[in-house]
Amino acid sequence: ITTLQETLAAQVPEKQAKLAQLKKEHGSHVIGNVTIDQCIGGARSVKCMLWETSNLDAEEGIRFRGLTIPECQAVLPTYSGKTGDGEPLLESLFWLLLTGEVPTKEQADSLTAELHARSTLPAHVVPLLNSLPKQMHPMTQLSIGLMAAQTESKFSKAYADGVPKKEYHLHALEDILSVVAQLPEIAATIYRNVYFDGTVDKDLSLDYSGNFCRMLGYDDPSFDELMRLYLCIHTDHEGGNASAHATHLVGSTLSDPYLSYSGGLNALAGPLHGLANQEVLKWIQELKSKFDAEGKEVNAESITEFAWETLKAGKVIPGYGHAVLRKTDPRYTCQREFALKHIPDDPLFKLVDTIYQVMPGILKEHGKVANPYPNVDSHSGVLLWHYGFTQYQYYTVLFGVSRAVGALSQLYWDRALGLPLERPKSVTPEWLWSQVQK
Ligand code: CMX
Repeated sequence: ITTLQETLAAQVPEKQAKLAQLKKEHGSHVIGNVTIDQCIGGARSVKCMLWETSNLDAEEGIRFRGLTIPECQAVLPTYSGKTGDGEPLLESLFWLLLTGEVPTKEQADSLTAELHARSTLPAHVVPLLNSLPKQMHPMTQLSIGLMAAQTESKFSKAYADGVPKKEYHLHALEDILSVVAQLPEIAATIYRNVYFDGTVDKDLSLDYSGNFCRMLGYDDPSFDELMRLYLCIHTDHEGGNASAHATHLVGSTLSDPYLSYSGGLNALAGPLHGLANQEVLKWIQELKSKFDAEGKEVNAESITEFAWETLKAGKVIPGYGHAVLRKTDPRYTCQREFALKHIPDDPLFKLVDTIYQVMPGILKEHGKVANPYPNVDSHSGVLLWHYGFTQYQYYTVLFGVSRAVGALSQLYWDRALGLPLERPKSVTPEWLWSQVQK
């Protein structure tokens, strides 16, 4: 079989040449302009970043290397080996994101073996994690754990040894594969430490997601399937989201992939981004306990009442809205389909579904929100909860394990294409005023 490294090596020269041609022949071509609104407003829609691995359409949602989520589910290798039978292997999506090609089952399996072989943590990482206070947020612990594993970075060693620029991507790939390989044990150690007795049991006969489930302490094959779906859909969401952008930005200084992705994790830990998945479960639990205490039924009417209370208190409805999307997130839809297939009678799923019926209308009436529809975080928690994974403070860590695959696949291409230090221009308010008073 053609290995991942061989597949990439064959692509790099042509990609480099094409980009050089684009720059040389069309470098001064204008692709947009920037308004004062965009300058003040978080650079929404400003086109100023190159991203290979995925693209987000406001109406349609994400495409991974041109494929929608249902298309990925139809063509990527699964655990059983029968395409379309179950959720794609995370390894097969990782291959797709890195290379733009759909791997064979053998190729996906070879990546599983490579990741397992790289999964051993440096000896100091677990003792360090064990020493952290249990009340420290799991995302803080994840970032610390990954930073601690940076001692093994091949990229930073190669840079210190003075390797030429054209070889950076080879050393970056070493680290990228190792970061993805090592994150599950760091994440599982945190979970087992914070909520259980700290023991982590591996099963390297399984795929990446299955082994991760065993390390977390779950052995239901249906939960393995959920984990495959979960890890696949959270990988990548084009380049502008905070975790991917932070990884790309930090990496542009030639910080190695461990340091770069720790930056991404710290961005993911914010409530307007990845932390929203824990906030959704917290919101639902608060809603339930309020109406249980009042002896009221949780239904469309009481959900509406609670939603207005949240909005009138000046808070956001977690799991709704998006900076780019203007329709229901297909990552929401595929999780809903998973629930309809595997857990249709789950009471919490029914509640999430009722929220979905009423919330867009409430947010439209509220009148501020550009997108009144649910995003990925609105559904993920309820699925985990069904399988007994109720520690919602931890949920963003799962997102963090997954996002590494997308953000770091792009980081490989950042180095292979020789993308420069990122350094946009900031302007002062006085300068903005001078532009309109001319
Ligand atoms: N509930 C209440 N108000 C909301 C809202 C929501 N779910 N979504 C947006 N708004 C508000 C904004 O706070 C903003 O108010 P101000 O003008 O007072 O500042 C206004 O509506 C306009 O915002 P927008 O253009 O619709 O949205 P943004 O691009 O600024 O922000 C996002 C996008 C995701 C941060 C926002 O929708 C939000 O806070 N959602 C809730 C948190 C969430 O689910 N985040 C997860 C996103 C997916 C992910 O990254 O994981």
